[in-house]
Amino acid sequence: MLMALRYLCLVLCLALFATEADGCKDFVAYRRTVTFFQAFQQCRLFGGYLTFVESAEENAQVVTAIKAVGDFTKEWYIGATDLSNEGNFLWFGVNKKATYLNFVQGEPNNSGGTEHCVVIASGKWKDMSCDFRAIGFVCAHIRH
Ligand SMILES: [Ca+2]
Repeated sequence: MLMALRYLCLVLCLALFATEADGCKDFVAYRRTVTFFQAFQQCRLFGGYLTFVESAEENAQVVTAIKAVGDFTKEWYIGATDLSNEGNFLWFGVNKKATYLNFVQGEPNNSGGTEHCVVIASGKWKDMSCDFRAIGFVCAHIRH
């Protein structure tokens, strides 16, 4: 039975996430007022990563996860930052270059030269100060 379930999961992983080398991602939103690095640390404590978002489909799944616990029009942290290299965003939790980007028009604007961490609000991204206290954050839990 267990083997059958594992096989089913594997088949689903292959079928639905054929291009996702890291396995199946589950997106879970947590409603807690935190800074970027607090959010990063909390996701690690929960066994996941501050989420990385690599397609429009995943972005939609992140929005769905947020809607399940709170107001999706407010700012929620996702895992991108350009703290180490201005203008080049990195998925901090998994140390991967961000290739898919979904910033709202006019962002990222690095307002005041101090905005290096990314939030999602109403499905679109903005750069904010990493000390900004977001309403919550989204973790990605990887199933292999
Ligand atoms: Ca900004």
